[in-house]
Amino acid sequence: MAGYSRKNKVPDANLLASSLPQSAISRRAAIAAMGAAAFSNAGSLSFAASRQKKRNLLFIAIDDLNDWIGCLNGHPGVITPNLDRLAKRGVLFTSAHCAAPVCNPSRTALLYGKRPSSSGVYNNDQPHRRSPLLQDAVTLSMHFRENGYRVIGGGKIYHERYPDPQSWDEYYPSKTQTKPPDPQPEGKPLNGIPGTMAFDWGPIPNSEESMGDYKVADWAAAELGKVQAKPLFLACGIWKPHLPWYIPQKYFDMYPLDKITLPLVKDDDLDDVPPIGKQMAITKARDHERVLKYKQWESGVRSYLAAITFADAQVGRVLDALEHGPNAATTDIVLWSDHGWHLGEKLHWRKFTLWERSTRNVLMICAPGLTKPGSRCDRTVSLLDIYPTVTELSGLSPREGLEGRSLLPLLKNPSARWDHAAVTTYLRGNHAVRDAHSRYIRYHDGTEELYNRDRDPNEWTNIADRPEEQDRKRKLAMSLPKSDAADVPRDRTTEEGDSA
Ligand SMILES: [Ca+2]
Repeated sequence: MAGYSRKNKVPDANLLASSLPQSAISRRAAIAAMGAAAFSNAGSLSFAASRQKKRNLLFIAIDDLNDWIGCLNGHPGVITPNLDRLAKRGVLFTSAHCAAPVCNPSRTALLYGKRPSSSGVYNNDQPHRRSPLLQDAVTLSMHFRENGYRVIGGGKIYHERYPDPQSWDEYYPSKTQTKPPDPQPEGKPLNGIPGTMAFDWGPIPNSEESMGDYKVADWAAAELGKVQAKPLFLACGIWKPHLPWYIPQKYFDMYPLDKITLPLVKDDDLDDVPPIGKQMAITKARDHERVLKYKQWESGVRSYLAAITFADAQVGRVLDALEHGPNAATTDIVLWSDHGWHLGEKLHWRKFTLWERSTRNVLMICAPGLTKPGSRCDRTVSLLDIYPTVTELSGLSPREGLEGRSLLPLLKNPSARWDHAAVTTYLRGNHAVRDAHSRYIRYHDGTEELYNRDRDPNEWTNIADRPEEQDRKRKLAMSLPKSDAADVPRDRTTEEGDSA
């Protein structure tokens, strides 16, 4: 085993709070108390009645955020007070998995409610409207519009190359440019890795206000502060912690380099992984090898943490605006990230694999009057489930042909029976099936991996060949897609190690 540091990382959780003026703290505390009082009446007649009317939906996406947030306990010392407080207000799903460990197919699956193996959208270079299944399909926001909503968005909701203007009434900054630019530092690469492109990180002297995500959060905050004539579907897409991690200095100051904990990595971890899995882990970019060569592991982890806390702060600004505005009592919130992220685990960086580190993501849903504050749901769910869930949650007409399942039973009772597995697909014909206890991977050539997650949470020991595990494997294999749709035509060649 290498690279595991037992240094205690001491989080300075007071850093964020202490930067706020005292009046802001007490105001927030007062609002939190009011909110808690209101939520404690969940199920009362007044709340039940308030859910009869059409409610607004605040739909927040975060790019490339794995489970390194405080309430998911994915990494020691990470500072995410705003995500943690949102989780405390509703249901936190602790085993939510993406339909694909890549931006475009993950978001496409979520926003159309269709699996990659049905749509043929498997990678970042496949325009979703070129899929025969999706070309005329009604996306999630279009479905809300058909049900009388004003549907607006800002920042990254669809993959940036394919923003789908028809899905929105209005978009910030525009229907074709979904991101205000970020400041670019002098002297790139900051991490000193030659030819590293966007795989770069370091503090920048620019203000928080100069960041694209700050502007997107400002836009969302302004909309949430207005009285709305129609029910509102507002999508707010935060780009960080997507690469590059050029983040204002103050977020780096929260994570002293000598207190960084590295992820657990086993040097010979790939020895029992089939060739296709190895290829996914060790790409031509050879990230992990280069990170080690240039002594950037701690620095990379620190930069990802800084980017997460920056993203968390922007989410906090949106939540504050909602809480202080006229829509607080009538708005449900769904927050998700599009997939996980490796920082050295399985000798890999980025996403693009079928292991837990790539497939587990953030999902929380807050629906006052329905969800009980402080709930955690450990059932295995998929981001595919979001479309049918919010459709039912918001009382819309049902949409036929969705391939996920409504999570309403789990929102009402997080311990409700749930025997479903989550399937993640990476490139055509490669799938992972995750249930409560196991992960089963089958690649397109029939090679396999199986992990007992109860005994082996790091997925280090592939037990697919063990005779006593064949029943478990067969049961998991029943959740595999029955067919793999042909690839949607590409609009370019994806570069190896594409960071998108
Ligand atoms: Ca292994």
